Parts: sequence; structure tokens; C-alpha cells
Amino acid sequence: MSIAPDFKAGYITIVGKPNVGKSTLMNRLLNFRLSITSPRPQTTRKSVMGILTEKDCQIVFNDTAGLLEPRYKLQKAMMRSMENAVNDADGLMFMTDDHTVKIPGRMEHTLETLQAVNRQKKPTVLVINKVDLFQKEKLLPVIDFFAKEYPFAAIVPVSALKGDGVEELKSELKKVLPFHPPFYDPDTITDHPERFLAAELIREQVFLQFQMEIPYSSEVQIEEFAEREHGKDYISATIIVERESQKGILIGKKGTALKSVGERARKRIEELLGRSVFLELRVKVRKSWRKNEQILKRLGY
Ligand SMILES: Nc1nc2c(ncn2[C@@H]2O[C@H](COP(=O)(O)OP(=O)(O)OP(=O)(O)O)[C@@H](O)[C@H]2O)c(=O)[nH]1
Ligand SMILES: [Mg+2]
Repeated sequence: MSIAPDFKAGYITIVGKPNVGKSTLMNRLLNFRLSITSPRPQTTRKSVMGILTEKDCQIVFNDTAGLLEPRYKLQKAMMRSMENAVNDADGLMFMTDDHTVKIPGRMEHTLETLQAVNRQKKPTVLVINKVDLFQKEKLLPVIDFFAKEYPFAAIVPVSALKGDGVEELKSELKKVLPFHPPFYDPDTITDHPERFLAAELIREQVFLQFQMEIPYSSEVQIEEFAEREHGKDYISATIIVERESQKGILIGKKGTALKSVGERARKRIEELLGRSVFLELRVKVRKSWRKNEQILKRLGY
């Protein structure tokens, strides 16, 4: 690729409250299912980096954990990593799904959340997501409020799910990027090791297939990831939970629940890697791991 002198490249961190659609939007921008998503808040725990390369620009996205008031040590660690992700960025994409002025204090709270995280005042594009769910007329006063209250670089309504507004969003993001040659090879979509991505895809199935506190009490650790020249790759992973009762639920009657997690996760891992894998899952209890500094460190938080 010959690089034009006006090529732009930079880092955009995606921030916003839990469940507003950050990961869905990054995947849509990349045209690739990289970051895990689910209908439950707090699906993303560790930031996921995704690279979009076009003929005139390269955007390195950082999809972060939803902004929240930390209660567990796990959440504190999540918020610390978020601060770094913001400080290292050229610009922010701040996402909300606020779509009515009728909920008192809601949009004010959204802005407070942004101000708390963006102390360095990085250029910020406001993305109002999920526009497929509501009437366009209702949106105008919402846009008006945000435009008056904060100096956004741009305000773009989108549907991450359907793709509406995504091209416009890209062109607004390009405006905040500096002139710079690309940081990564144009074929690179992420720099995460396959181990991390595989663990995330297993965790995604736990989020999609279980209720209540199970997803939040679970973490996935890859024990072995062996690439084999002939035959399938071998992946062995442990799902860590906090209590015996949760282990029972995860495994299910005659192991059916765990089997279903394994089957779907394996399919997704194969899609991602583009090759066949053999996936072995185990469940282990680590009492209150979310409050245990040592365990959290070992798990990479
Ligand atoms: N209707 C609709 N649903 C959406 C849209 N974007 C995302 N969603 C849904 O919203 C839910 C949350 O999406 P995620 O992408 O996981 O949200 P997130 O902001 O990454 O959430 P956390 O990682 O928990 O902070 C999922 O069920 C998505 O399918 C959209 O444009 N329209
Ligand atoms: Mg997410």
C-alpha cells in the first residue's frame, strides 16, 4: 500500500454507560464480530482493540467496559483500565442510547459520566445509538440538549444493529484524527492473542445462555491452546464461578448446559480463527473471586 501524504491514523476510545451498544458498534464499524455482545449490561470487562483500515485512514478503536460506579474490586480494576484507554486516545466516541427528554435527570447524568472520564477534554463525537427503536422527531430535542451543554466535535445518531448512520460516523471520526501513517498492517484487525479472543467467546456464551448472577460470577481462563499442524487445534478452558451451586447450574443435568456452551463457543471460535478446533471446558469454584485482589491479578485485571 502506498501511503498518501494526507493519510490519517489514530486512536479512538469508545466509552459510555453499560449496554448502550459500544461493542455492537465497533463490530459494525469493523464489519467483523470481534468484541462480544449480549443483552446484559457489563458484558465487556477488558478493553478490546479493533483496527479499521480504509484507503485514506486507519482508526484504532478501543471498546471499553461500560462506565459505572465501582462496587467490586473487579469493577475498580475495569474503571482504572478505562482511564488509561481515554488518556491514550486521540479522540473519544461517547455513546448513549438516551432518546427522550422525558426522563428527568437522565441526559444530565449521561453528561456527568462523560465529564468524569474525559478530564483531558479529548475531542469527542457523541453517538446516539439504537435509533431503530424510536421515532426520529423525539430525537431532535435530545440532540439539542447535548449540543447546547457540551462542545462535541459532532453528534451522530446511529443504529449499530442495522447500520444506519455508520458511514457518517466514520467521516466525523476521520475529522478528529491526526495526519499520520498507519500504525498497523492494513490486514490486521486486532492485536489480541487468540487465547484472549477464545476466552471472550466462551464468556459470551455464558452471558447469552445463563440468567441472574451467573454471567457476572463467571470468568474464563484458557489452560492450554495448542496449535496443531495436522488436525484440529486443542483448547482447554476453565470457567471459574464463585459458588458450588453456580457450578451445578453451569454444568446442568448430565452436563447438557456446559455442552451447549462448548458447542456454540467452539463454532464462534472456529469462525474467528478460520480453522477447526477441539474445545474442552471445565468448571471450577473460586470463592468470591471478584473481591480477591490476587485472583484478579492472575486473571489479568
Ligand atoms: N435495537 C437495537 N439494539 C442494539 C443496538 N446496538 C446494540 N443493541 C443491543 O444492545 C445490547 C447491548 O449491546 P452491547 O454492544 O453488548 O453493549 P455495550 O455498550 O458494549 O455493553 P457493555 O459491554 O456491557 O458495556 C445488545 O443486546 C445489542 O444487540 C441498536 O442499534 N439497536
Ligand atoms: Mg461491550
